[in-house]
Amino acid sequence: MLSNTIQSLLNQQVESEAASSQYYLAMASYAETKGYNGVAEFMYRHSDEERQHMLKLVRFINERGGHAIVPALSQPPTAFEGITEMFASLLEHEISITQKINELVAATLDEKDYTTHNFLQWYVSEQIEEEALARTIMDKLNLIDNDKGGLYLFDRDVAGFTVTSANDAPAG
Ligand code: OFO
Repeated sequence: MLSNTIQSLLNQQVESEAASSQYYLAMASYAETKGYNGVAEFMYRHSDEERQHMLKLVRFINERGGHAIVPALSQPPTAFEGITEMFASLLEHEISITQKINELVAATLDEKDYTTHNFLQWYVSEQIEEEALARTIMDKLNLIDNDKGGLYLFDRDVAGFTVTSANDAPAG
């Protein structure tokens, strides 16, 4: 059985994952309207993954005798300064999510909830990989430095970037 504290923190994480999904969906839509179809593809997929992260939490809360709450969400931004700025926001966002996961993990230790602690290890690894991917992408964008030809090739390639490819690929 989940304690009230852990249940409420897990529900806050449900909201964060749902908000991440909305945020990346807004990025996908922005990129698509600007003609960056590869970036849009990447962001649509990322948005779907965040929804899966949310669902995993929802199922866990309910399986453990709690009640997962489906949250109301605020509207994400509709425009970004450019593709590089958008990915910089993604990295910043992932860093803030990692922080939230770490706080949640710390709370499970305080509450001696080792089942939830164990469950959250998946999120800990996932955050390492997502941050690595976002940093790899930022390294590439910084190299390109808004060069149009470079951005064209980046858009072509980024659709294929996944968490696994970031782990394999050298930075830059
Ligand atoms: Fe759910 O991993 Fe990103 O935010």
